[in-house]
Amino acid sequence: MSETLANLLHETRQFPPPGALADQANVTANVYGAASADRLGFWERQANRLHWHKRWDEVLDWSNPPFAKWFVGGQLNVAYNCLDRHVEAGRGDKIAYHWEGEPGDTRTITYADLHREVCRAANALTDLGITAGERVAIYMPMIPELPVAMLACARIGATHSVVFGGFSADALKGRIQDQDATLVITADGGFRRGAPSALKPTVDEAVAQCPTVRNVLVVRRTGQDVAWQDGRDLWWHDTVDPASAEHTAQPFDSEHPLYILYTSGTTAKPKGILHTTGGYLTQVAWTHHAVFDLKPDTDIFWCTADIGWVTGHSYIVYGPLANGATQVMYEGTPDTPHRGRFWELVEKYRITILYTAPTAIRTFAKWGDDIPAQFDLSSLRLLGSVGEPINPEAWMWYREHIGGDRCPIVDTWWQTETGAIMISPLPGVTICKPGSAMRPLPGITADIVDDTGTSVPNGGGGYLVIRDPWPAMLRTIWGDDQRYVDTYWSRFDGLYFPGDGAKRDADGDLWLLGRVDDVMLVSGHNISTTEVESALVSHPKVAESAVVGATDPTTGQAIVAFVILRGAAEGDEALVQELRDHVAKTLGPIAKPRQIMLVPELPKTRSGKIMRRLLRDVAENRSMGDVTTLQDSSVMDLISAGLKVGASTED
Ligand code: 6R9
Repeated sequence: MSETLANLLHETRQFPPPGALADQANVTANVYGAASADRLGFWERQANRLHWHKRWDEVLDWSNPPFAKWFVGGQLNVAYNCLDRHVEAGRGDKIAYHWEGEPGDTRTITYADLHREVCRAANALTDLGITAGERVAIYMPMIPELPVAMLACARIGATHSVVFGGFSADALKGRIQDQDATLVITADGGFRRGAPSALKPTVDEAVAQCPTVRNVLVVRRTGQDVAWQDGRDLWWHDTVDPASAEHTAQPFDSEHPLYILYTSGTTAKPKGILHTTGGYLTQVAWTHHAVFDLKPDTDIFWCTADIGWVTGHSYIVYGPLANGATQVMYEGTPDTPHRGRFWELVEKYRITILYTAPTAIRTFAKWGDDIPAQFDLSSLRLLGSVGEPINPEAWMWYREHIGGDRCPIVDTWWQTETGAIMISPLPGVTICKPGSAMRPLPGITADIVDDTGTSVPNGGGGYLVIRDPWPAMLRTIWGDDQRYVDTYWSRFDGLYFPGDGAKRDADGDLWLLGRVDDVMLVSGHNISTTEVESALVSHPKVAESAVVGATDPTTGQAIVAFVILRGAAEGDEALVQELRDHVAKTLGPIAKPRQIMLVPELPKTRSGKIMRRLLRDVAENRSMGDVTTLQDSSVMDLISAGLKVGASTED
């Protein structure tokens, strides 16, 4: 990645923060200087935003890198910080979650309600013999009992591991076995795309091969029939509801394991990313406060992620609750019962801050501008993006059609491994550029280096690295310290390597370019898939695109693009030519795709990231590899069936 095209990303549009927001922003510009002058002092101040039963003796122990310890000797309870302290301060009646089920049923849950439920669940888990340090697997739909289960574990020091409810029995089994979980918390099912979708049968199949599991605790959500194993299976309403709502939170060590979350990884064995207590809560709470400018008394925050992903852990559960926020939590998908569902929710709850993913934004753009235009979105004041690079034109669409041209957009770069946001604008400070995550947050030392680990100057591209440990960093891969060292700390001596490529523009602002594994080598030039995709999306007829490098006898690799058109746009050979020329004009002739295929859908992981590996198979006419992590495996049939236009376009 040391070489990139000189003329890429010449973005000139700039958006300063709205004056009123800047005037009252939670965080001002001087925080950057203060944090770089004294990084540990900065994080110590952010840790002070939490309640500690016992103060730490040392901020950071980095004597045995890359194994970090933060707030050494400190003790705290995560659930106490998320619940009790708000209730004790008289804010028990404040709404924690406006929960909306997919069929339209709703629940309003205050901090006092949530506190009671978590205390009951904590007592119930203790009665089931769950002790601090034991692992609890959670496989649930997006219902309030999911955060309750997580917080109950945190409250008693059990380590939870949420497995996304769309994963197969095999995937669930592998994750339960990897961590020797003793309890699984699940539901009969959840609602997805207008119909109940069962979860319990998947758990039954998985647990049959997991001898460590003593009990399965089941929430009744859909009311569908479930198989039952007496002695092992327990209904939530028989077990948690009758339990006492009195529970005193015990303090745990700052480095006590809080949760394990498996990163999907496309082929290799999933990695159990371990997060601990004090540093994690410090950084998720502070970033939620700073990046979203959260005002707990007036904001209504909605993060649309599933809690099965890290975004939901950090910005639906731990960060917002630690800050006493009022949130919206939604069970279903954006197109059920209609394609305006998200905007209906924004209007209904007067949502002020919306945090979603580029994949969703591009889908909304594809569905058409007229859909959000039918709803009152005037309550929104801040928008966020996470999960993939956001193409400048998708950013502009988000700003205009959702943000009414007035809301700042925070493009937040981070990973399951980083635990919390690392690179992002600060909404009251940063002059944003569409498509750029801009700068590392205060207290974070990100850099871009070349092959040899040397920092590149402005205008250069290379590998993103993090130089110094940060509070919410993963502590290891569960059960595999060596894999932790090899995966993240071995590419460059002493630096954390997240696996992403990036570019630093002439002003020193950062542009994330996706996984380095996706970078293409065309006639000796490194070209990032992200840049070509953004060039395609900048054409008015294109909603979404995915670009891969396919083996080519002359150029080494050749660029093959898959394109979804917007709304009613029609595609033919002439349009394919036009798009190829458009890329050549935008990025230079070297980036001109060899082929463009117009397709109805793109293959995505269950968290919405494009799976380029499968598209590479299509582009190289191979039979398809493993499709089990695909969100919807019929997509590949659609793509194969749709490969008529542009499949053999050559210059
Ligand atoms: C939070 C989350 C992490 C990977 C990461 C990167 C990509 C996430 C991004 C982004 C560009 C952003 N990514 N946010 N790329 N700009 N704002 O998504 O965690 O599921 O572990 O994925 O996602 O490639 O390395 P996770």
